[in-house]
Amino acid sequence: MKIMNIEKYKIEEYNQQADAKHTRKLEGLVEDINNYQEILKKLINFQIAIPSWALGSGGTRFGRFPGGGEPRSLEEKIADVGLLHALNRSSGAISLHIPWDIPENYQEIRALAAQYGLAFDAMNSNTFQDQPNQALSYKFGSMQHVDRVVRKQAVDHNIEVIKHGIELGSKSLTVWLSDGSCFPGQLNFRKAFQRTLESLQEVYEALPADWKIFVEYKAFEPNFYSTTVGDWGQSFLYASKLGAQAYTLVDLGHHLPNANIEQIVSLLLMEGKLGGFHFNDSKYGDDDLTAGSIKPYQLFLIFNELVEGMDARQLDHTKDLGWMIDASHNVKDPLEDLLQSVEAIMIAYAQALLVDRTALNAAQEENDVAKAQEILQAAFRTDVRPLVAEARKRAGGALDPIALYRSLNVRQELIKERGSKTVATGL
Ligand code: LRH
Ligand code: MN
Repeated sequence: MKIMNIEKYKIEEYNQQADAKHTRKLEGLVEDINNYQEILKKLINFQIAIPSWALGSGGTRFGRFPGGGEPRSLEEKIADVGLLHALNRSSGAISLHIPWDIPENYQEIRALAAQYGLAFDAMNSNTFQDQPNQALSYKFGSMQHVDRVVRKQAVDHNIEVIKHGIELGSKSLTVWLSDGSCFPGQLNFRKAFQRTLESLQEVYEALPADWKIFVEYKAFEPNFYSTTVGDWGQSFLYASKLGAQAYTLVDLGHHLPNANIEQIVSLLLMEGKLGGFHFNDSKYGDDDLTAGSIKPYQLFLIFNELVEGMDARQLDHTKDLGWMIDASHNVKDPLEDLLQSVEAIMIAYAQALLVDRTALNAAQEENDVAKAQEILQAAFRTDVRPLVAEARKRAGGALDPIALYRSLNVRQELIKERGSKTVATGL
């Protein structure tokens, strides 16, 4: 798997030929940013977890068009994330999905991840599909199911996922339940909620003391009338009733059209119940598109609320919230798509760090609406790409990860090594 290693000298060599142009742009940008060294430190320390289930080509019920060279094993998935991290030094963790990524040998998997400088972020359980050797079906739900034996099967699976995570050094479990109903009358909402809460409580009791559980909500799909963890209010209710180690998880694609996600983020953070994110973008439903590719202003506004709210609670930007991508790649090279998502997230974070909070606060307290917008958009309209690139360079990454990825023909090398028809486990 040598090809996976992008040697440091190749990155330095590439950066040298791009450095003059980069330095010129950076100097132009930072002459008006007096705290840019502090911002650079924050950008260098900010790590985004890559989903193990998004390293192959995604698809829909209408079709899937594999791009070739996809990882055939957990080891090759870790190597692919290692490659991303070598290029941008901001992808220092992988988030596993069970049973798609069951580690056969924990020591080997930990050692391989460490070789690439990767940690194991949140573990993800799966009670939205029936596995070949599964006794009872989740067709009518898992933790909400009318049959307590099915609920127990779902609880046992989540406890098993925690066990895998403990062996790998993960510190959190994300539970996304597809449970719900497709037709009025199909479900008793109150019983579904209580059965789900009881089941989550059994999982909660199995959590090690230093672990978190993230309750991920979603408005619809695969159920199209009701979802038992359907919005931030329901997730907040579960997390509040479960206890201090339970939090909500905000997947940007899981909202009804025109939801004000930045306001939801602000309030969940205020209540100390915001656990983390699944970053992606969407125009219609849970489209799982590249972060910042459709609504970059919304992504900036979300980070604006995050910086304001985290600083208000003296939270550590790098470790107090779960930063994860959850995307699916139907038409792009999965690795290029993930590099673009990380870049968009780093840009939104850098712009949010540029916001003059004292001036914004003053404008808000004076109801100077136009001034408040001017202050926000001054940050959003600042091209911070040289700052994000400088953070990458100082961390040993490439000034332009995608350009280097292409100039090294990585995808062709992967296809040569793995074949053009390989299919990665996942969505
Ligand atoms: C559900 C979801 C969830 C994952 C799955 C892969 O839409 O966002 O986070 O388990 O995608
Ligand atoms: Mn998600």
